[in-house]
Amino acid sequence: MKYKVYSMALVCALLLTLAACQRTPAESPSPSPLAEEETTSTPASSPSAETTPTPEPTPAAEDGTRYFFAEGYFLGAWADGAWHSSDTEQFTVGEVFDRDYYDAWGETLNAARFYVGEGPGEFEDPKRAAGLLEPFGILEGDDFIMKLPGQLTGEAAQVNVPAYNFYVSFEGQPHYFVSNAVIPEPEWHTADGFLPDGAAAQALETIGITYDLSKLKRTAWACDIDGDGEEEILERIQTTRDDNGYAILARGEQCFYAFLLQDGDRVELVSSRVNDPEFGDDVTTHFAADTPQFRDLDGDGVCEIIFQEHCWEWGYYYAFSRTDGAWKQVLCSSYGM
Ligand SMILES: [Ca+2]
Ligand SMILES: [Ca+2]
Repeated sequence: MKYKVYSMALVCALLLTLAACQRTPAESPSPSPLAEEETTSTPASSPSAETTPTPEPTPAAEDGTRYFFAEGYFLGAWADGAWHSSDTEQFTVGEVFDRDYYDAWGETLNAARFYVGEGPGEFEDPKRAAGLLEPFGILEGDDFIMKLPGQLTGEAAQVNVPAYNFYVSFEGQPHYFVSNAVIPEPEWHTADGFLPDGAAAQALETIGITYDLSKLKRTAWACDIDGDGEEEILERIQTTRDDNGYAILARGEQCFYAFLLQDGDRVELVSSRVNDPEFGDDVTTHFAADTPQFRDLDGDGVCEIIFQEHCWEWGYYYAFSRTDGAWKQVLCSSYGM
């Protein structure tokens, strides 16, 4: 019970943080209406180069490792010239939290929340993990809340990050991206129009979608993702949903989403998901892609595309990167599983 020796000021500060950093809206137990997503995640509400000074990138760490979060969930890292995704690789708490973390605006984060209680996908030995972490923060029910910046030492630093990814908050507000390096957000805005119908339809055919484009939900953003001075257009095409977030499908149609990128005359398929035709109108059709973010995570001059796929009571955060003209998933984090 070492946390009792903490000063009352620290305890109060952490409890205030705890009160402010409850779970994100992403964990809502019902499908999120896309209409709501569009009003809360419009580019207009995002900081741009015009309204917010862009912080200078800072060295991530002595060894150059950059760690990434999406809406507070741990995505993974870029280190030694390679991607390390949190869904496939092991990380230790000390590896991730032995240095300062910043939000997208260069401000230091203030708390991390780990699930140390019983449950699938959490710490292998919750009681041992809780005991090791206890000197570095406060145990609250099934959660451990660590004030940041934090530096864990000894055995605590060697505790494996659970597959059920932990959440980091910044002043209790949902935010899109944080790292231990300040990574500027490029200027972006809602595009004036969509990709040409023919090119969009052709790209959708490659994933087996041949529906009438006019019945689909189309949204497009413009951003110079490769820094050549010309804007690319990223379009998200997906199943239309009603006000409650339920997919509107005709008989034989499948729920899907696809991100298409137009770069000059070329249209590239960035990412897509089409539900299994064996499953019809059950919860497996309740997936949708949210508004993407553009950030150059690995510093090669081309932005990665980061987005959330929300499902019924769970979901994923993805980062996709373009290598030799092809987009591939490089980072993935799950929540609610
Ligand atoms: Ca460009
Ligand atoms: Ca990049």
